[in-house]
Amino acid sequence: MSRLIIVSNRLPFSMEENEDKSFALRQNVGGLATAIGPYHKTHRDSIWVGWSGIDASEHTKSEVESIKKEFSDRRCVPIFLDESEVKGYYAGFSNDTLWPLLHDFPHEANFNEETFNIYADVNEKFADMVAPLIHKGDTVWIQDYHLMLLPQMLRERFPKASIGWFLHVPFPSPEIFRSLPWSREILNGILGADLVGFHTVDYANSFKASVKLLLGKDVDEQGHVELEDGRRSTVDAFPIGIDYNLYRRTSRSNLATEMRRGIEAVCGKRTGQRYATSLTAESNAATEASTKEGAWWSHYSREDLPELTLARFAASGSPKPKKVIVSIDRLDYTKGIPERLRAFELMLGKYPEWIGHVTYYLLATPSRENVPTYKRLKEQVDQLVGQINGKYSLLSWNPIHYITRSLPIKPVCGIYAAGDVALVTPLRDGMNLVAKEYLACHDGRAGALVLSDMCGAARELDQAFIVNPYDTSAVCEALHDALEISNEDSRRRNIAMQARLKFRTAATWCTGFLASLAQVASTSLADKRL
Ligand code: GDG
Repeated sequence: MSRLIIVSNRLPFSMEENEDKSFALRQNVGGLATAIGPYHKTHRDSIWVGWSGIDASEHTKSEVESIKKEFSDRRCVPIFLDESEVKGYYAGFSNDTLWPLLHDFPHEANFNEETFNIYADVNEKFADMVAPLIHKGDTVWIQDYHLMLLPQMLRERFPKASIGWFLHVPFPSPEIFRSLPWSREILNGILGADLVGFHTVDYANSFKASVKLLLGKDVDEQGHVELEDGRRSTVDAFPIGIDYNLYRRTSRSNLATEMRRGIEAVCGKRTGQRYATSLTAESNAATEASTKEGAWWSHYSREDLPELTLARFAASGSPKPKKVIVSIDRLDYTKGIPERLRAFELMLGKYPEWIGHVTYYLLATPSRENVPTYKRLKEQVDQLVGQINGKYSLLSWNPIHYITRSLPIKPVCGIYAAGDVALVTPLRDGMNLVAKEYLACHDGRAGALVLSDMCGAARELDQAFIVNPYDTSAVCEALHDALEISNEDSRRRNIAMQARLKFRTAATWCTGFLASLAQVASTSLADKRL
């Protein structure tokens, strides 16, 4: 029986040590795990190879054996990396060099020969681990930027194997990519695959242009690159989808519904709730102050005025309904969280009738916490949220609910479902699944999506409020439009996007890529046998 061997940096689960030194497997969040996890779970002919998240040198032999067993029960093969490998390969070359460069942040990219060498060594370690698993007729599907040298390393050992590689993040223009001192090694590494996949035609074109510029190889109309060893590699676009029904269904589960109702109550959307009462009390106090003899403001110093103005808007002063804005991201500088917060702040200043009426639920899941840039970003977001809440909060209303933990999928879907507006404004993003998941959780319902033009999803979701995430006033205006749109118009805008998402799912993405791989690999082999 031929099998599928998925290879990625992380497995869909990580082994984490509890305080009592016992271990527990936790499901990883993030785009890749969300997209391929369900395929792996339901296809018994697949094996998944990746980093365990554990340093084996810190554990006894029997502990390592029991960890391996836990993974193997889930058809996962763990790779163990030591501290220096994690530092050089993962935190270093992958996340401090490739990640910023591929996302058009060349000024954030550190070029360091030592980390590149460790990256190459770890790719070789993956090759050593994968090689014994490959049997005749198997397919190897390598994922993402952590493993760009691996396709060629495996190709040298298995000239006829069927190997695919997919990049989950953008591929930059050749002018940016060429600044990487090892750009040619990386391109040659990738071209070891029979099929090279990207989320969009634009990224595929950037890759082809880099192959032409840096390797001097032509790529024909069909995306074929002829290689020195007589093989052919094919470059194409495969936009990733989501498990639409899973998100639709989960958003209607009891727990997600409870969560949505809780958020609506806290935000004052549901009457008769404790919070709504206290908000009214606060508003009444402001109104009372305002109806004293003479103009209400004449009794207060200039410094008091902004506070009272805010409180008055929270009372009957504003005709606005209560609304909820949501966003869900890994805490990553490419996701544009500070820029988005500034746009939200601008909106409250420019349209104060929304003060006390709109609440922003910002879920920022911890990510790469040991990388200094990410630590600085966390501090920056903490500070901005504090600043905005400090500036605009009423006694019983905060503009921003800020959550910095990872949540299970049901509460996540509850948050999506509660959002009248989703604010998805990455500065650069390969695809962005959050935008798609939000629409699935609003199947048949209103829900306005404000979406960055700088992500792959914008190429498909053209009925969203598309914005340049760097343009604070444009995001502010789009957010305002999204808050103002009628339910009917919102539903109408979503219909075509939802129909597409239902049809192009994570499962069809997996099968589509694998079918193309089977086809191009057989052609490449046939050519070689001639
Ligand atoms: C990479 C590319 C591309 C987030 N927090 C929680 C949670 N999530 C889930 C979301 C979504 C996923 O993580 C994030 O996916 P994105 O696509 O938005 O972003 P990346 O993680 O950067 O993914 C990206 C993707 O790969 C796939 O190719 O789209 O461009 O950068 O599914 O729901 N899930 C749970 N709890 C959380 O706290 N359960």
